[in-house]
Amino acid sequence: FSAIKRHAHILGYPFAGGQGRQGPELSPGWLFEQPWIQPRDGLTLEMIDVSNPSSNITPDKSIVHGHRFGQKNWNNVLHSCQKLEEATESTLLKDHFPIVFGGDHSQGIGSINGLKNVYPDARVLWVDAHIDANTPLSTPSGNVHGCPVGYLSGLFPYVKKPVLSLKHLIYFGIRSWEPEEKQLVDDNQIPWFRSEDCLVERMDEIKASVEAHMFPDGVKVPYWISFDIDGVDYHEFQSTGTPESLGLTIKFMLKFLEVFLPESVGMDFTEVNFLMSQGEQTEKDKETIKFLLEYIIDKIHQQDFKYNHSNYPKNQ
Ligand code: EXY
Ligand code: MN
Ligand code: MN
Ligand code: MN
Repeated sequence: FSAIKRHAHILGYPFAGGQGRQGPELSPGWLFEQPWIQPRDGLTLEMIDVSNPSSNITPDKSIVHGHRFGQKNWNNVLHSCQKLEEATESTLLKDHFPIVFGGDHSQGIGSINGLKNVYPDARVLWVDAHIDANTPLSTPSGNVHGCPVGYLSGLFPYVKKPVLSLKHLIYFGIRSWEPEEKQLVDDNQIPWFRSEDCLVERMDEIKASVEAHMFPDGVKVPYWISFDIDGVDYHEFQSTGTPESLGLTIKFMLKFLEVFLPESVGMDFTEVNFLMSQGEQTEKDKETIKFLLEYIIDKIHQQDFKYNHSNYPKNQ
């Protein structure tokens, strides 16, 4: 007898080229060595190979026609994301639940493309301090981890087919953005929940308003949760590259995961960087990751799987 209803498959994505710091690339290796995450009934691990051809280095951002233009490492990001797309897609086709553990948030380009190959109309819940919707024109840093939503939703000049409609996206915890990104959120009326409104006591209200926006005709389709750990308040978690205060509480995140994981088919877990903290804080943050991942895996194991990918027209 087994109480496991659904299989969790962790895809380690040791890629940090979507930003400038060392550290995010080490997190999957750390995770895979932990005794509490070892493969067992209902849990498997897979490390994505993100080694790239060395000739595949692109220059930093440059000026084109008087505009800042370009992103750092673009070819490497796309090369590695292609592998992640394939791994995410094949995990979903087995009806397993992928937890894509990065790595920096440029991974969303790969994971959500893989998601959309299997569930073209899946909705995305983006938990982050940042909007992550920059483009080659608006990025101030050239770091692609600030751009995945821009790429996925077709805002890059050379993306012909967007995979993510801005109507199918909701933000939680955002509090840092470029003016172009905030304009995009406002113009497209993308709902966003401020940290101060993300209270456990308001979860029923939040869920109702998410559903009203995502499923106006009442027909539910699955979610993907793209969780950037910097969505959590800096005072509760410091091991991340672009920390921000005034963020979500861990207590809220647990409630959020309890409510939305049963309706989700997979998730990203990104931007963990233990080189950003010291001593006892690092140990505390490692305990937080353990606590969150064990909670997530437990919820997946209890999950009654509702969505059949073969119901989707593309897969028939
Ligand atoms: N908006 C800033 C940029 O694009 O450079 C900072 C982005 C940080 C992105 C982190 C992953 O969420
Ligand atoms: Mn992010
Ligand atoms: Mn594709
Ligand atoms: Mn972020």
